[in-house]
Amino acid sequence: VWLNFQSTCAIIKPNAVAKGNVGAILQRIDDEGYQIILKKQGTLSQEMAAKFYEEHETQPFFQDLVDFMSSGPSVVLELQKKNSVSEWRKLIGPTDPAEARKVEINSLRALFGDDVTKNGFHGSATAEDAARELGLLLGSAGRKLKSVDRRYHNLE
Ligand code: DGI
Repeated sequence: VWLNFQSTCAIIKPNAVAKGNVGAILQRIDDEGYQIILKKQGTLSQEMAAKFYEEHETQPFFQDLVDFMSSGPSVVLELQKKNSVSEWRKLIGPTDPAEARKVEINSLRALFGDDVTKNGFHGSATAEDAARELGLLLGSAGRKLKSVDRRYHNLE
């Protein structure tokens, strides 16, 4: 039953959580046909945020990004849907919410993003990234990590 579906790692970032929008966002996720496989709310440590965004380590915005991501609770989600990796990124919109508002006013970053750092949402760029991110953020229980991995290897 999972085999035609793909998992992605989504994060409702601290600014969107702080504004009290989690209920509306989860409703939108449901309306858009995603199944929530795992959901965890909590504040990322600086170390975890840095590890999560390690590819951006040399960017000038890296420290701001890590500070923001560890500034308060996020909601980390494993979402499943057909082509969820690309579909979720389309639903959240471009990195910069100002740009997102030009492209699609109903995208999640257009609706709930504040600026390019506090942009409200994460979505994995590729299925390989999704597997790494889901393992890192939601894989603390071995059984869950195994089932995430198995679903990945059975894709398409
Ligand atoms: O995959 P995205 O989250 O859309 O974008 P990304 O992987 O290029 O960057 C990761 C996060 O880093 C992004 O969600 C917000 C932050 N970021 C990216 N580019 C910039 C940035 N923050 C600032 N302040 N300025 C940037 O140019």
